[in-house]
Amino acid sequence: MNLLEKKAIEVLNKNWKGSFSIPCENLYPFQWFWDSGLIAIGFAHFDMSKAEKEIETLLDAQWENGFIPHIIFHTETDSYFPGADFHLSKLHPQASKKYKTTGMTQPPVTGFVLQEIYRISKDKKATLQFIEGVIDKVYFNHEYFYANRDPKDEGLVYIYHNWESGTDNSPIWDDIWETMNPPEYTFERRDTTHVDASERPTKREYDHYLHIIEIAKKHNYNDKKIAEFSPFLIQDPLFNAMLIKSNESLIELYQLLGNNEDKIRTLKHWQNKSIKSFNDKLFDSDVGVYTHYDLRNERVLSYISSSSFSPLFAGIPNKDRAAGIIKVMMDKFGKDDQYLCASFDPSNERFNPKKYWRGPVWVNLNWMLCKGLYRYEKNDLANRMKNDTVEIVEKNGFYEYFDSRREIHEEGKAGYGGNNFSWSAALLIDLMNS
Ligand code: 2M8
Repeated sequence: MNLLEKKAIEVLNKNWKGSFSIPCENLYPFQWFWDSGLIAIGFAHFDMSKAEKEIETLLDAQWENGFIPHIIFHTETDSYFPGADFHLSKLHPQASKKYKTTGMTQPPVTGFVLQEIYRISKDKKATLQFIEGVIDKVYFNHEYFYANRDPKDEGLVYIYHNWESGTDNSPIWDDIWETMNPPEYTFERRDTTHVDASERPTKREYDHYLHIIEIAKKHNYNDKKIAEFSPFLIQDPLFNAMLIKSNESLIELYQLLGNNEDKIRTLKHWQNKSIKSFNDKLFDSDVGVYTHYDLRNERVLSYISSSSFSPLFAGIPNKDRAAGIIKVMMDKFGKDDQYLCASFDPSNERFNPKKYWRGPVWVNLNWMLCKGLYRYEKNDLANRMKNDTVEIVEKNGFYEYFDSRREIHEEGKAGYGGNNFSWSAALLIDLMNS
């Protein structure tokens, strides 16, 4: 095992809190939904019991309606804003009674995470037994999505908050903020005491984030009301690609387990419908990639981001379409002076290579894109994606995100946000071993 991998294991072990992991010290002191899933993939390589426990704890916080919250507030620390007392998940009648959580979710990675854990496992029998014990909860989560987040029965689910997207301050959301005029809230941010403010969202952006939560709280986090009143209502290609990829994994895992014909049938029904609508509605021929759809204002948000390429991971485009998408990726994001893959279009005026989801490279997206490129047999490009990812971590450390401009990496100071970041460590381990 090389030194980098050893360091990655140290990061994960340090962020392990006994039954779950935090994304990183100080900045994110609780359990986050999609972080947890991706972290479990890293643990599966060297400590299967932690990988399993991570997922079990996450699923233990599932609500009675199948919903899985985006943050589980395991401790009382006030070093994060907004915390449990702001989110007030108990407003929803079916919220977890055991844990305080948020009332929003995150990209549904759990299905494909189970399959990744199975792929990595050296004791397939034991891992399949573990999967058998948790898989129905994941299925129930997908049922929740299709029943509650797809008001027009299209096979595409909506998100109602930018924090549900995982790509929190993407420039795409600027178009939504232009339709809103939230109050100027008074609050004490904690993130900017841990990380340079120039690398985080602005105060005015936070006003928008809080306002959407206030609207959801006013309606006790009722999905129907949220669909009616939230100013933010988006069909997000990354989020829907994660759901589709997870559907695919659940089908394959249920086939392995046997005796689950009804669930497989339902999953296949969702899957066919979702893939068709995804291709019909989210493919944006003006820019040649998948983009976001704004359901509230019935318009296409025609911006290219790393999310635009995530459908490759889920096998959504056919071969020709995939080739076109990959060409756009390389023309716009793959220039010689750039590391793959910026989170937002480097040729757009809103691009900022230092600021959070407005341009920097993220290891979790690179991991998905790398797998997507292999899936379409673009092995040279997949290898470049992998090598770029390993190189930026090697040069800078296990940061949360990285400058996409190669020149900035000369001095090893191109890592931003939190350091010793769990998913950067976890997915690096996986990339180096696959
Ligand atoms: C970031 O989001 C949180 C809110 O969920 C924050 O900024 O406070 C995002 O990068 C998100 O995708 C991630 O899951 C979370 C924890 O790593 O941090």
